[in-house]
Amino acid sequence: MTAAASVGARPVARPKPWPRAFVPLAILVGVALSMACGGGLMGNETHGQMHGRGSQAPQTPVLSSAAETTVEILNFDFIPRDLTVENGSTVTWINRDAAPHDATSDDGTWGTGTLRRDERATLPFDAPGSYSYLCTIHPNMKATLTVV
Ligand SMILES: [Cu+2]
Repeated sequence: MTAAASVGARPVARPKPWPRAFVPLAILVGVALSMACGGGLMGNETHGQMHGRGSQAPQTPVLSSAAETTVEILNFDFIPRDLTVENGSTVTWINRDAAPHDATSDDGTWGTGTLRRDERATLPFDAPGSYSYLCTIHPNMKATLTVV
């Protein structure tokens, strides 16, 4: 939000100014983005993507003792983002966004593959550990799964 607004507001401060004809357009875009941010003119999903959200909004860690636990992918975020499950249980990821997502461990040892809207994938976890994972399509979407 801040970066987009400052680019539009101070084009002359850039070391290499954009072509003259492009500056007014940039200002317009900057104003439009600012208005959208403040007025909620666009959906949360688009808004979140524009600002690279995914690991910013606070979330409460979840400890699940269920045999099957679900992680929802919504607004370019994993919910819960910090999940602990019991060894031998399964975790299901469901994509609630229009955009495709996946959940892939940082080390690449497991992953859901690409999930389109309302698609899901269930993975079994039988090795205790803490696994950082991300959406490889939107790498700023990060989360952690801990198996105990
Ligand atoms: Cu994604």
